[in-house]
Amino acid sequence: MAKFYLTTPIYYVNARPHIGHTYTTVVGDAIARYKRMLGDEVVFLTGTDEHGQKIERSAKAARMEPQKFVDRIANEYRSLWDSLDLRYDRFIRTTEWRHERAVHNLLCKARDAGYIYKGTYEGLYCVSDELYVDDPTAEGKCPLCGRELEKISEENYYFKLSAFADRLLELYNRPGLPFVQPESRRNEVISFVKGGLRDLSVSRTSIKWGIPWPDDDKHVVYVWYDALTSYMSGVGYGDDELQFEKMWPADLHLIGKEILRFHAVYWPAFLMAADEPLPKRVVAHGWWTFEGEKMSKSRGNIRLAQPIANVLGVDALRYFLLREMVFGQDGSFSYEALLTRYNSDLANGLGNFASRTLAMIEQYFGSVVPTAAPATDSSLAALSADRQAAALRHYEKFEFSSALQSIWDLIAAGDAYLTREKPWTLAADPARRVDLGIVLYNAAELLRIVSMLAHPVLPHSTQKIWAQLGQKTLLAGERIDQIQWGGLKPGTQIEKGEALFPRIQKEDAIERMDQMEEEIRSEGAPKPAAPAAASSAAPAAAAATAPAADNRIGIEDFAKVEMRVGEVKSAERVPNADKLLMIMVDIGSEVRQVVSGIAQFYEPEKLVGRKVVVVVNLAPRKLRGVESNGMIVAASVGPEGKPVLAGFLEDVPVGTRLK
Ligand code: ME8
Repeated sequence: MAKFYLTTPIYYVNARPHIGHTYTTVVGDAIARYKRMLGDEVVFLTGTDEHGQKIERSAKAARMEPQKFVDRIANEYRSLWDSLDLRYDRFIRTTEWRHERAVHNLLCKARDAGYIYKGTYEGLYCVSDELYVDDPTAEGKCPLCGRELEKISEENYYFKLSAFADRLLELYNRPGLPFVQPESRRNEVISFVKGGLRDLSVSRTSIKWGIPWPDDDKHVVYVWYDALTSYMSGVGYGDDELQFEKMWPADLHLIGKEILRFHAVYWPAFLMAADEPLPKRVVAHGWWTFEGEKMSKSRGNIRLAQPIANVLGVDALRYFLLREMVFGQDGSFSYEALLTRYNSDLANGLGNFASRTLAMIEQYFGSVVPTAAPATDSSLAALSADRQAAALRHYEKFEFSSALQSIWDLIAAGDAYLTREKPWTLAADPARRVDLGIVLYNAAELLRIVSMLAHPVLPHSTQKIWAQLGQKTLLAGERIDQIQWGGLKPGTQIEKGEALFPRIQKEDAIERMDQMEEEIRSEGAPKPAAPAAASSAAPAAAAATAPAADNRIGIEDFAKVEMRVGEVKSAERVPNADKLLMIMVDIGSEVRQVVSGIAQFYEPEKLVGRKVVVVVNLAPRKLRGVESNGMIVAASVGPEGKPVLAGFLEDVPVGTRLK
């Protein structure tokens, strides 16, 4: 049995996970499921990157002890992956003691081999990317993220990166499996190394939140040296040698393209210095963009995975992420595209083909798979073999979008077959019963094969189809590379279940997802003490519960929320959004546009002239394409969170601040 060890990046815990992080983890999960269906022994690692200045600052901003802060966000990552059924085998946190030991091990081996020395760094540093920038063309801005650089001067330990240029170039140019993929990224790395490598500072004295340097605790280990080592500590390096020997080197590091240099240049050099085996390959994917920019927590333009999973199901989320993004390129995220895919490919495509096939077997053959004898449709069998081979070729190269296209070709062929053969007409003629059986057998067999092929991407719905087709095994245990036409046994009892992907009304789904996003955000990370307020999109159920004692805030936190008395000047419904009103509200200094989720409970025209309480210092955000510059405060009443607007018994001048 071949082993296959793959990793995602370990994610920073300075903010909660978004669609970008979910994407990489979904890709990893799908590859792991695919490899398991080939019979490989798979270990899939993910985890969290918990040290460094960025985290230290985030914890400080949240007024929390760093360890408590990182515990909380690491937990969020873990529970999100669990709730999405993303089946990692190892979850490594860089604050675990076994990880610290592994970092010391690797570092000491490099030091003992003479690749680490002491020196002074004076220059610019990007806190966000934890990167020294000595590029004279940088003009004070980080070349990776564009943020302002900070000037620092530190005595540090240096890693002799410059000693590895030749060996690295050899690695990129080795014959056979390329170390870096796709090709465009490999070229990028080659030209970076050819441009000249400078030694790299691998310790910091300016921060405390990190792994202490072995034998010199004035320094902590550079966060990237620390983080990259998690790929080894996660499988037992310096702790469980037996396990480590079995799993290392990693077969695949899956990353986003912005962290290519760390993985394809620094990491192999760190390993060469310590004389450890190198990972087999690094594969970089593109970015999800949202409204034209990279989706990222620092830009604040993120979308979350949970609302999609809650409204459309986990499989729909996976399908969209893997079908819509051409692996390696950037992809543009929108709810609109998500729902178009859902309705066309899942509801009308797979869902409909499954339900009509199963319904006809139920209706015409009493839920028993008919026999295909004396003939099967050889053209369908041939097409199936051809598309199977194509899907596997694409899976091998992680080209999920193309693999799914090949599988969906089979669904389209099945639909066309039913339309052409018209089993409903055959059923009306008792003399054609054998033909009817053949047609429905072929359709069901095609469905069985589709469910096997699509399993790595749609694990839950394909398992349901599998069971509906009367299969008693777990689909995950089947061999995806050994599918044979004719595997479905005539006489098998099928069971038509409920629709797998019910058609969904676009506007309604978007509204529900928007509302959930808003609710999750207002729960806060780090958790703000919620005033009993409705969110600007909809009443937040969570706001109805009193904050727990350990979530109490000081008056200075409360003072950060600027609430003022406003008067509604006009209100109208947001088109295609049942719950949203666009309200122009006079707050004394100006008239503000606020979008509020109260449309089901307040008639817009009756609001005009009403005094309301407005949170005026919220960052602007768009709801269904309409900008909202604040939030109207309401109580959230009852289990459905009915909003009741806050108001005053006495008359209060517009613009007055609430304290
Ligand atoms: O970089 N589109 O952590 P991180 C696609 N801790 N993928 C995205 C994405 C987007 N818009 N945004 C994030 C770190 N990702 C380091 C890694 S590894 C030893 C240390 C995904 O929390 C993508 O995989 O910033 C990217 O590389 C990763 O999240 C960055 O996560």
